Amino acid sequence: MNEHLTQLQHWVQAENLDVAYISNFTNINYFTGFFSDPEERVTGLFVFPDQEPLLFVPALSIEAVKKTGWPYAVAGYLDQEDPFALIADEIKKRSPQPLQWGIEKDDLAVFKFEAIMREFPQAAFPADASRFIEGLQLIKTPAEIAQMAEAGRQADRAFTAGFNALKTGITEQGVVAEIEYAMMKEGVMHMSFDTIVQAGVDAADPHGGPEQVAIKPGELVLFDLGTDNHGYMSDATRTVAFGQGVSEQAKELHKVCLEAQLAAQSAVRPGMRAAALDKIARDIIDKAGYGEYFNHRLGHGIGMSTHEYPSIMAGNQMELKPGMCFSIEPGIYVPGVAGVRIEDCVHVTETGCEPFTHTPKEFTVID
Ligand SMILES: [Mn+2]
Repeated sequence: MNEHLTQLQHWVQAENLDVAYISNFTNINYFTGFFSDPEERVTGLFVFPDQEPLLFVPALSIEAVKKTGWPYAVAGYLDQEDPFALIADEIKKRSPQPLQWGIEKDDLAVFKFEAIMREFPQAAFPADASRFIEGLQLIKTPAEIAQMAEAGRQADRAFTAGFNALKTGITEQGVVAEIEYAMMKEGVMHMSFDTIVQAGVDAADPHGGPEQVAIKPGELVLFDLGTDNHGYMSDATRTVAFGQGVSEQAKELHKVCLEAQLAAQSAVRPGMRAAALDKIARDIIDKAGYGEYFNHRLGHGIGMSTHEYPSIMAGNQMELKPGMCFSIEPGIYVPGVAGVRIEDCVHVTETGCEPFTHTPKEFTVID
């Protein structure tokens, strides 16, 4: 059994459960190496205290499961069959009367929950696997960090493609297309989220998206992007100048944001609290007079999803530990002027942290 699956089985034993039902497809990938977004179909990993686990999938996915090298049982169902009747049969072969269930309370859809209650009317649901899994995912193994480092190298190449695409007349959406085309040609079939390219005042709206408007010389251009490398994500942001003529105020925003980002990144230490790290960046931006324009947390955890734990924000007293992975991404968004964000995701080491992305962060003019 792989390390994560063994830890899950130990949890099932420690919680005195008869079975745990893992329903979230990203978490199924984490435990099994099999990734599929089943959409409306049903996929589940069932873990028992003293039996081998069972992966239950749509019949059309069975071959894909076998290709991953999954060494345990896999069962499937056809679209016209009732998946939960089949799941119940499979479970009863392994645990005749499962009473104590662990489920992912953040994920399990009501219709699936009702189906389990229909098949197992005596079932109780004392344990929340969501909380256990999010704790497990806080610390990445060296193998996971290696996958994330590769995702980071892909992101660095994506920035290069984006910077090379900047030319007179190209739109924000045109640059996005060039970045994603370059990535697909090198075999990266999924970005970790929709690529963001925002120029000039558009970048002052961190929730806006790329538009079909031409990027003008003298504008700052914000690139926020990442790739999905075998289920492990990268996420990074750079803000560069397109051509000459960037205003002094926009340059000032970049200078302050960079100072905050570098200070926080070099301050990371095991044992430090997440809130203290947020404060290091925020104090610099506050002191420069832009505090009100830094309107989000400093960072979020990253792994098989782009938003997990730890959250780097005021009030979070969690201690940073080696193997934790998160973003450090201060931003300053002045409406009507410009928006700047600079982001690297890092992993905490014994002595500090290492970034996954290495594209230069200094103020850069792309002519
Ligand atoms: Mn991010």
